[in-house]
Amino acid sequence: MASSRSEGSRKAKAGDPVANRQKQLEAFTQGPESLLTTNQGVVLPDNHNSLKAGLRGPSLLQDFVLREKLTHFDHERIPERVVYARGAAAHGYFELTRPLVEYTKADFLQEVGGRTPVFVRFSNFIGSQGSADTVRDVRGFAVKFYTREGNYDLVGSNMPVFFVQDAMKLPDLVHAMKPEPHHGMPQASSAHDTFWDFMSLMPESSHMLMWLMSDRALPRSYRMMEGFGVHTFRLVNARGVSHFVKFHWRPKLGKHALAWDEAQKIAGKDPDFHRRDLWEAIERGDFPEWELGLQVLDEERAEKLGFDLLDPTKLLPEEVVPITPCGRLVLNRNPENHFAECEQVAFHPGNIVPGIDFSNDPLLQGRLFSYSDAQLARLGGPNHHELPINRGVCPVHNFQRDGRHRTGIARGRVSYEPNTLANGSEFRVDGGEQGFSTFEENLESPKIRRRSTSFDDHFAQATLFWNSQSTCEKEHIISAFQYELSRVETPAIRQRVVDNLAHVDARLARKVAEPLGIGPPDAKSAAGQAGFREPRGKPGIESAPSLSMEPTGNTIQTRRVAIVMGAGVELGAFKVIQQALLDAGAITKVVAGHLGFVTSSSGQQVPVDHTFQNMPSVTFDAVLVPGGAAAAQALLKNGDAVHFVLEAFKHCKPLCIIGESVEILRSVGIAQPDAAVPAGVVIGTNEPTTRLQMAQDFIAAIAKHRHWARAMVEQVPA
Ligand code: HDD
Repeated sequence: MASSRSEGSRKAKAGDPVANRQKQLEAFTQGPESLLTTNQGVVLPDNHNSLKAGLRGPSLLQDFVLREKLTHFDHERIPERVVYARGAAAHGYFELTRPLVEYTKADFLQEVGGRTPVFVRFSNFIGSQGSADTVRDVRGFAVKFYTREGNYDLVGSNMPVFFVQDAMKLPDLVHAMKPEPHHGMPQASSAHDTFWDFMSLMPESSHMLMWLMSDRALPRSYRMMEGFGVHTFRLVNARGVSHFVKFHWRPKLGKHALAWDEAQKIAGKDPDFHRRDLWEAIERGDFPEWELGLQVLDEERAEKLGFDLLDPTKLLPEEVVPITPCGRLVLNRNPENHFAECEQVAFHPGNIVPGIDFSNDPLLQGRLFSYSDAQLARLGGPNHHELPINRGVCPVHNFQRDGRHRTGIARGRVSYEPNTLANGSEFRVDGGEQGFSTFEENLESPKIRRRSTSFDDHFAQATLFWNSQSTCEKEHIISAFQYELSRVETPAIRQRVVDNLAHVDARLARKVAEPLGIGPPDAKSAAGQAGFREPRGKPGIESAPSLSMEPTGNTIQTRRVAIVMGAGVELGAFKVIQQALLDAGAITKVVAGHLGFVTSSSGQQVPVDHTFQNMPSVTFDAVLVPGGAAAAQALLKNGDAVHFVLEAFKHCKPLCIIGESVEILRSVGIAQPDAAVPAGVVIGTNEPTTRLQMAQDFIAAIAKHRHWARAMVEQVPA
């Protein structure tokens, strides 16, 4: 046994592990064949007609072809995940950039430049499989590392904290947030009574609610969101020394959000917005990339943080313990088949490898049970590790046997250990040094069903998060609370939420309460409720800039720029700007009133990519409107074109407007000749000497992503 394992390990080490993993999957991949067969391999004579007693007679029971086809079809669905049901995934690799020998003996974290194949699934927490991508929600960020020592799963999210502190409350949370059971509404939304009823009675959720109401819940793209391991884990080195660790994924393209109105509209116009964005980026060769960063600290330091690192409603600000970059995650291959890969992939926080271990975080501890149980229900049996997407790249051998859907054929008469029959002498199995050994933590305390008082502070980090947001981000949070609570029918629930919020920040609570038809926030009333705890910790800092999404980054790579064209367009300045955008890595698309071509002022035929109807402005990051008197007139007469430009303005997107086209903005009183140009809007002429400058200004505006502080947005009717 030991020898077969080391032989297997040697084999696995040979060659490129990422390519080897791909080959492993290819062995299971089927392409379309020219002849259709039954599942038994019998070639079908006809795939259109069932077997009948006479041309117009009834179908016959003996039609094994029809029976097989219908039976298989009837069983095509499996239960969707009870949470994180809607998701999209991709293959790629993790490459170590800094050796971590001093902290961990995990094989894949030793050698700089070493690559480990990965499969990453992004998902929405609450929506069902057919819901829209861009709803306000937590996003799952689950990474499966196929390491030479076994599969390691880091099953995290795009928010570094969670709603509840103990796994005991997970089912209640999910029941409260999912559609209400009597009428099954609303889908993929937290804006309803049961969610806020529960939240208002669980003040430990205060910090997570701040994240959920912030722009973090509306990512522009999976490629532009951070990921977090959430819990504190342990790294254990070869000497058995343990450190606490927090995992961070930081996107190379920066972290960016959608506007709320935009997110809602995209949900209707393109419900697959995020999965399409991921798929298309990989198909184009714009491989999404994240940096892995670690916060490592010893237990002594953890004791002095002023909060409990085992509490999953707390984060460890990087301003307190800096993040050390140590690797890169690159996604470079789309799945072949959504069901076989994205649906059948089975993540489990309990899948760990030597050198990594759990902490006693009570939420994590519950997860260690729940995931294998969930996979049993979802994938229908105990052999889901044999599905191609879940197979490890190292040998798997034990005496677990049989069960549904077993594919491996175990050789020999022995299915127990120890034994003497397997190879003629006594056969015992013990990985020794190379096996996984749990970190030996000293524990001496009574069994107890209670929460530690070190988990009592429910507000300090919610306040820290609030204090760390920019003015615009704060406005967005206020509006989000107002919107969500305005959908809550029971006034007492609205009141309890703002009473709790008064413990986060008095102004926030006051502003949220204003349009809700309830009384002013009453902090004392919240303090009288059952779940409320008095203590308030000291995070050690007043604000943490890393918690804000501003400043927003400096690249425009893969940003989608719409070029709005009408007949008679002048191409001079447009061509220079378009080339500059392409050189900087942006994607440009010509959008017009119809497909085909637009005729320019000089008679050139410009091919059109999309219409205003089929690719609305919400699917773009920026808009360029070339000049030309005739083109401007044509656009002004087209309501869809005017709406397209004004909507982009309203969503605070960068705009570059050339020549007479500025009249589109002026039609609603913006960008008047004597007024200041609104933030993120570049207005210029077709004059050759100014074209390059215009291009540079536009690129700088796109790099800022959105101009949230833009004035006059409210007056735009879009
Ligand atoms: Fe969970 C799936 C992330 C707490 C029980 N969880 C699931 C997925 C993600 C997370 C990303 C989808 C994985 C995939 O793409 O297949 N879960 C989290 C995070 C949590 C968390 C970041 C808090 C820090 N989860 C959590 C708790 C429990 C569960 C406390 C139960 C005690 N989670 C599950 C589950 C799921 C799941 C029921 C549903 C389907 C599945 O596992 O495969 O077992």
